[in-house]
Amino acid sequence: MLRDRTLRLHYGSRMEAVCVLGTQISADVYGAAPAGAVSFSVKHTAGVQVEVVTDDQSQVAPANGGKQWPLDHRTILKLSMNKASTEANDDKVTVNYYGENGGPPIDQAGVFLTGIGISLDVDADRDGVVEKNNPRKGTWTWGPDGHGAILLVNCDKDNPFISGLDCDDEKIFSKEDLRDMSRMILRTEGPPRLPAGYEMVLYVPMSDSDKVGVFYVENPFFGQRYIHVLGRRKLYHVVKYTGGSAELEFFVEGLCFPDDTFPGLVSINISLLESLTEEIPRAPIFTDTVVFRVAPWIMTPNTLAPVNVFVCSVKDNYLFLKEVKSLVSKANCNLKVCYGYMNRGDRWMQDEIEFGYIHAPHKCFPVVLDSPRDGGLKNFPIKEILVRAACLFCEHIWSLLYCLLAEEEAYPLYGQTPFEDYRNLLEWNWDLPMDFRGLSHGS
Ligand SMILES: [Ca+2]
Ligand SMILES: [Ca+2]
Ligand SMILES: [Ca+2]
Repeated sequence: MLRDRTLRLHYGSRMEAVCVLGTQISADVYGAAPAGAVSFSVKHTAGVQVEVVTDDQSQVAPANGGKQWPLDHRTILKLSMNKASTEANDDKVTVNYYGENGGPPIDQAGVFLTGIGISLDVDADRDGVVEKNNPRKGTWTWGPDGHGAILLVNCDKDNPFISGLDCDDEKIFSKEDLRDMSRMILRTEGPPRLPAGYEMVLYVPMSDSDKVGVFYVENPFFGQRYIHVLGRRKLYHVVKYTGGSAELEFFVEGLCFPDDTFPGLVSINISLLESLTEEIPRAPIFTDTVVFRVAPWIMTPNTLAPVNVFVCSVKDNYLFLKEVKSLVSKANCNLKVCYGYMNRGDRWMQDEIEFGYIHAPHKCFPVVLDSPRDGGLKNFPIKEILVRAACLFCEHIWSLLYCLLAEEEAYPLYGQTPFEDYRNLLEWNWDLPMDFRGLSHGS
């Protein structure tokens, strides 16, 4: 977001201000004039561009101050910078005021400027790489020509020794886990230190704080440590400004799937805060915003009618089979029962069944039903259930199977309504490998 702010110049003094690259600052040239002044000129260093604007008329002010304008209450100056400062206050703008009779200036007003570049960046064009300052990073649209960054719910478990899912805590245990997260880079450019009274703050809206987690890598070269900086109870984080041309890397994870109360969009902001005096609270003079959409859980064929439903018959599930049979006949599809000689006493058709996925440009991972047994993926009724080497089911059993599995011990896919229409999302990842469109055995 660009914010146009106004500097209150005053004759006889020179103020200091920070100008964020890509933004414009207005300066009140009329209100700053001394008594008796009727015209003014503007002199400035090469790093600043100055326009003299009166109503709709705008004229570029030459750097040498060689042109004069009449003082008019409608006239303002528009200042901008396109290069970051190497030292604080290394650019300046001086306004010279002239009296009725011309001659040398009767007084001056001026401002010292520090140019700072700030850009919060994400992979808004969805090619897997975080680009620089994509102009569309703050909005999100669907489809193959759409734009906007994507976030995965970190609902797997990269560390087998923790009890919950990766997104349940505020820690990162491995680099593997980082690969599930979306990268976000804060690029800054400027003098070695921010001028006194300024600070940069990264923050999320209160409504998004339970949907997203942000980590920062501390000490990237020696003994890396991942610090949880935003999410859940942490609404803001003061960013350490390091000077020069710097890139701070953050990792972002989704905490919950979209549902009827959460459309899936989350935003993260960086603001440069300014405090003019100690009594006045700091106020943002510049804000940059990025938007992510949390990728929904997709079970591609759940819009297709089921054809066959497979179920295992074991010694204690007679009633369950009866209920399934009744349900299947209502759905007008076939029921295929795998009897004991096929399933060898195991009610689970496989140890792990992949029956959906979540996908972002940087990562795709399957959603897996992990059955209570661990048989090494050997003793399942392979000839009845699985066909072809690729282990794809050949018929559309997904919808009904999901209903059945959900009643048993499917991992809770908390938050997301089981059946939602995500045709739009499929448009942007239609080129997924075929494996993800079928039901294959787990990874
Ligand atoms: Ca990109
Ligand atoms: Ca974690
Ligand atoms: Ca993970």
